[in-house]
Amino acid sequence: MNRKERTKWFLDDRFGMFIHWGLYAIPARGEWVRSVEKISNEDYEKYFEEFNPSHFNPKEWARAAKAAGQKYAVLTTKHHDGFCLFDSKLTDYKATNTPAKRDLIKEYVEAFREEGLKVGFYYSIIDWHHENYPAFGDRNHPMRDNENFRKKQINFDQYLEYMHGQVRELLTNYGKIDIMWFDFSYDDMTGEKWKATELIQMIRDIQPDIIIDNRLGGNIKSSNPEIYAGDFYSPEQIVPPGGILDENGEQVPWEACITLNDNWGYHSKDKNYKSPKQVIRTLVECVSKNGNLLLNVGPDARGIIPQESLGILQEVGNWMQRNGESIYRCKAAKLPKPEWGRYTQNGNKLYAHVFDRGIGPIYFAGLKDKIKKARLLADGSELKIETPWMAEQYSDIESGAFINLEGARLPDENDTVIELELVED
Ligand code: FHN
Repeated sequence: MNRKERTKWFLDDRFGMFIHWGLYAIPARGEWVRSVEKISNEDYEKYFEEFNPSHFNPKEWARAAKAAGQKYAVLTTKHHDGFCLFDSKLTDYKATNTPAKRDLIKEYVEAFREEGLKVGFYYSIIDWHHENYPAFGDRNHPMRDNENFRKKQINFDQYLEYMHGQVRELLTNYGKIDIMWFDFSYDDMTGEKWKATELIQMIRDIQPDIIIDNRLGGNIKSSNPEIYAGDFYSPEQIVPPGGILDENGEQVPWEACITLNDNWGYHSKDKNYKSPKQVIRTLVECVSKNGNLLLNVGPDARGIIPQESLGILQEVGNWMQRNGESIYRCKAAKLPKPEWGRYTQNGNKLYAHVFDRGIGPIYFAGLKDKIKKARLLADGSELKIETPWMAEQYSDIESGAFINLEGARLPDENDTVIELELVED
């Protein structure tokens, strides 16, 4: 399979759940707590010794994702703190050795597959726990300026053997995996520093159809990208204004990953949540620019997704239930962004996402005589295409079409979707 074939399902599905979960849920100050507070392995050990997420039920997570309209998920198998949620034979620093005594990844894979979602693994190539990972002077390591680490000798090749070995375990022991989400390269820690070519060759041998993000390094936008440059671009906390094009101006698959509050991992004090409207409109914006949205949740130390997150996902799901056809299998339309919102398109179905009601009929520049019929997507009700009186006085109406929306307010203030069936060219 080539990249286009590998990513077809991904670009059809458009919407996934990101899940950041691990020991850092206990201090509950985000997943970078070790680096920010320069916590040593020894001082972090207490969280390992107590980790026992008594309420962890991945079936509930999977049901929440499915109800939200998410078609795939990506769970942290190991974050930068080095703690493995899976039963790795290469380390004792794993969930099966904590009071949890569970292979959390095995349970996640089974539960999400049972709900019909595709499963992805996030794997941190950074490892602040491993003895052979560079510490002193590293930009991010918790021990970056700890004098005890200045002269410590490491064998980075042994770390790479460990890292590659764990990727092999993950892609061998849990059945078909759909996404491998590496995180992240920086400074000279990129590309062949990770022995990335060898790593990708091993991955492709084990799971040839898996799709991989671009964070091993290289340049996915090159006209001749490295083998490890990835299958999709992974913008973070932003929707790339113009989507992502390669050097030849061709579309590059991309997925924006975004938090619901301001933290990936659980942060008990971070109540700065986005609104359902923001999430819905961000998803629409991604699709209108040929991209995906990977929306994050950070379960707490008990294994429970915060109620605020569940509430947002539920409202997004309500909208998706009625308007999902304007997201799934859709992409950018070949029309300029309209004043009142955005377009997405799937073949001869053009979806008008009306965010701003304005007053009077909605104007569709460039679509005169091109609309066969118009329906309110949410309930299938007919909408009339008609030119208002005195329209001949307006500028630029030669190419436009008008559709009437009853009432002064939008039927759905989050996003009112009009399905336009276009006349065949
Ligand atoms: O450092 C990580 C961060 O904790 C989080 O996992 C995000 C998600 O994409 N990636 C890195 C920051 O870019």
